[in-house]
Amino acid sequence: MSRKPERGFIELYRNDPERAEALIFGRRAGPSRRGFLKGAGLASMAAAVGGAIPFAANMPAGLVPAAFAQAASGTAPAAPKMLQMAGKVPLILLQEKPLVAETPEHLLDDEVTPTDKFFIRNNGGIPDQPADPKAWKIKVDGEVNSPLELSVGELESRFPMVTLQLQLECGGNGRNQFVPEARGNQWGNGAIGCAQWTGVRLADVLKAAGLKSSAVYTAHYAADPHLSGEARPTISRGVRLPKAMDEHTLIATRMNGEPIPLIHGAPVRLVVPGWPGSASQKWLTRIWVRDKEHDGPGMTGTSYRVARTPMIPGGKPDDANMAIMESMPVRSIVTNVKHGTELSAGTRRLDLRGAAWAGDKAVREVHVSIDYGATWQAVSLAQPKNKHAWQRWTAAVALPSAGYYEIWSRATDADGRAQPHVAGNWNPQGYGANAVSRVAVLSKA
Ligand SMILES: Nc1nc2c(c(=O)[nH]1)N[C@H]1C(S)=C(S)[C@@H](COP(=O)(O)O)O[C@H]1N2
Ligand SMILES: [Mo]
Repeated sequence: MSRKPERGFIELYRNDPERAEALIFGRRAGPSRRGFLKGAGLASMAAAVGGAIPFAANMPAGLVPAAFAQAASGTAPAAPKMLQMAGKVPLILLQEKPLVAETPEHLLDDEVTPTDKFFIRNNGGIPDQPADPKAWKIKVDGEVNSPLELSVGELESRFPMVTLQLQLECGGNGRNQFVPEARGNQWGNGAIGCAQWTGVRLADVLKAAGLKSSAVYTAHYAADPHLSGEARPTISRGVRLPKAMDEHTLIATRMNGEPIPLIHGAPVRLVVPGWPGSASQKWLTRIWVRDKEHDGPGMTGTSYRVARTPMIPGGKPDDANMAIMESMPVRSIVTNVKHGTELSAGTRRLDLRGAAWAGDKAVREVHVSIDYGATWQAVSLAQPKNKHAWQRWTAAVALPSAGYYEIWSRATDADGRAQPHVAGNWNPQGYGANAVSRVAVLSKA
């Protein structure tokens, strides 16, 4: 929607927010700053976003308009590179090796995420397609009375199969909100999918192996080769026993009614809903039950860890202050309006659809705002299909006149915790950024 790339604003904000603010808002930043745009600053902002800004008076000082802050293919700054892959719609390509690709938020409009729209997150290589999927074996050992070795065929015939709609979200979802930039793939909010998964309960398998009283943690292993070529695990995470024993934690063999495709972990993977996706080991080969917190690759240092008490953004972490990330934070997205949409002239009503989720918790309410958070309107929020499924919502907003708007959505979890306006609790690898989501639209004059 902006006429020319305005990437400079974002870089400037990242590198020198005070100066960016002074330039854009036409005054010096500081305690005496005015909280809104006017005069030449407003005119240049309006020119940059391509239209009048009806609620400019509410625009917080220093706010980078969403039109600049996020990439939207075609019109906005730096169109992202898209992944072209058989069996997938074009996804935003974040990394080629390992392959990492995000679902554009406006493609997450289905209640059940279709497999061709599901995001991809690999840390290593991709194993070969198993010749005989039913013969693939997984081991269960460690703090158990009778270690098991089960083929996928045995797994499916020996234990009850359940089908659930479960959200799978990368621990780094939303990472691109952090300032300064955190290390890792710069995800928007699209490292999430809520597919229908079929499999056996991990709890049933662990019970069959007979847990010893010393069992406190799981450790997950898989067949994906390490990118170094060395024979060591790409990633090996685990969860505390109560999460492993949760009836929604599955050893899954089917995704959306079909055998799991190779890219998503064929023939068998874990689905540990609501916790960082890295716990949901693909191409699963072994579950080692441990008598202490697991310390495999991805469990230590700053990996999948957040700060217990806030640390200095960009600063050096204190190991003792880093805690393993467990349930993911509350988040919402708009799924039917693409960021950067130009609405046809005269559009005064916008129907919205979206999704909201909150790790192990339910979402209590979602609100939307079109005036930079000055006023909020409650949406109509559906119950989840089952626990650990996301919740769909709908709303209609009235646009008072032509111009540039940002649709903000903000979810609140069952404990009353809402998405913040700006990502907080900075941590080196960028987990848990869940600021209010923003979609820019331009209603043409
Ligand atoms: N074996 C294996 N399992 C893995 C990974 C991996 O690199 N190797 N990545 C994890 C991460 S970080 C995420 S977010 C999810 C992503 O699952 P998806 O690619 O099916 O969307 O898989 C997890 N399971
Ligand atoms: Mo992830």
